[in-house]
Amino acid sequence: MRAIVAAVQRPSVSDLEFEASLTELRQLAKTLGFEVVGRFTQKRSAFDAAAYFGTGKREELKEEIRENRAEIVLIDHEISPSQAFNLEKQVGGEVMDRTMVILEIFHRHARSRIARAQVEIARLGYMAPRLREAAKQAGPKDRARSGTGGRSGGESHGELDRRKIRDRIAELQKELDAMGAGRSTQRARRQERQGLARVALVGYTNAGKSTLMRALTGNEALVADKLFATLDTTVRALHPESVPRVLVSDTVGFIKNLPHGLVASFKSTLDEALEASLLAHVVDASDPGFERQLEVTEEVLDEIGAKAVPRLLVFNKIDRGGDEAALREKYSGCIVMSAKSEGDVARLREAILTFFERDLMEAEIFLPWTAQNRRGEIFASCKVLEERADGEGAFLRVRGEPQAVKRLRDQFGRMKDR
Ligand SMILES: Nc1nc2c(ncn2[C@@H]2O[C@H](COP(=O)(O)OP(=O)(O)OP(=O)(O)O)[C@@H](O)[C@H]2O)c(=O)[nH]1
Ligand SMILES: [Mg+2]
Repeated sequence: MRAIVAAVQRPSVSDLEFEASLTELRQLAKTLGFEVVGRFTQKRSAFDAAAYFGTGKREELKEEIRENRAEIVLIDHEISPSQAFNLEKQVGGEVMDRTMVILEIFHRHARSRIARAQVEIARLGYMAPRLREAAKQAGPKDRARSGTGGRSGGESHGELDRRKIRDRIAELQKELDAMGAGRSTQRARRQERQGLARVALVGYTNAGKSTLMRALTGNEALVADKLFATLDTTVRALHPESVPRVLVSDTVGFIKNLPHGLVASFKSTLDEALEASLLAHVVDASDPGFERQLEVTEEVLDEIGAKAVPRLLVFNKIDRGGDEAALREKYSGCIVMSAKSEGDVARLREAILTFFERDLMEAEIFLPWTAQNRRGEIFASCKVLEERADGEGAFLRVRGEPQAVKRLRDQFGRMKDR
């Protein structure tokens, strides 16, 4: 599919920001498999209320489409259903706005049932007002057609489609609720993890989170030079294993102007990650727009209630570009690295471990001989430093995350703190 990326630049938007956004739209288009054959921009004090571009510009765009044999125009903003409709009518090509592009990518990449249902709800929510617009534009003709179509109660196509959408959303919501019920097992699993040290890799899409996940855990996370390659959260242990044992989760990437309907699905995907005690915020240092990406990520993290979780700022892809000295100066305590360097990955690993070791706690736990079958639980959540025994059972001196140690203490009564 041959596409043209197009946008109106308002006075409040700097050239740098405008270009970065258009480049990102190109990247999004590429992810959808489009071939970008042109770009089309206009400086304007505001978007045209009727059709986004001004009257004269629409003529130019029509010409541009014809010359480039483009089939679709991608608009770098979310536009209203009527703007899209009018623009389409006048330029003679399909029009897709930024929101639709992102929704489409999420739709294609969603794998788990939960992710698929959530994305479909978001898409339907986006489609509904657009169908309403189409029905309005089709007007009486639509009504007449439906009158002979044997449809009940003289409903128009539009009304019928809208009702179908409402029903479908309700159905999906029910499915989601049912899946939520099946989550009690998940919750139990989470509780097991509660005492464990957990770090979540978060950051703008394409920053290199999955690559780092793979490097840190030796597992095959899906890595691709695509936007939103990862849509579900995966959790793996740091490999080789460490004390404390650290779980790493890879998460969905962030993006500016995340479609509203996706925020909910986004949040639930991230929920598990947000239980982490440390967020490794991965930033592509080689991207000229990295500062904006960093801000967007922080904004979304705030929005979904992760403001208070400690951060480790990780500037990645330094092998491709970026000013290491400037980054260190500006962001104290940050890590500057390349996922391609084993030494750098080892340093990241150390930084993560240092965070978790900082507040490890020691305690002695008493395990009666009658409860020896529960030894595994202790060994799984803490490091056992020392063991001695008497007639009644074993005394284990352990070191681990405070939460884990406290939990063990609650479960295995008699113990002495140091
Ligand atoms: N040169 C270079 N490329 C890197 C580095 N880290 C990751 N990449 C590449 O960047 C691209 C994106 O990497 P991913 O790990 O898929 O990025 P992500 O953050 O998981 O992206 P999403 O899942 O889409 O949010 C891939 O082509 C990686 O090979 C790095 O340190 N240096
Ligand atoms: Mg990824």
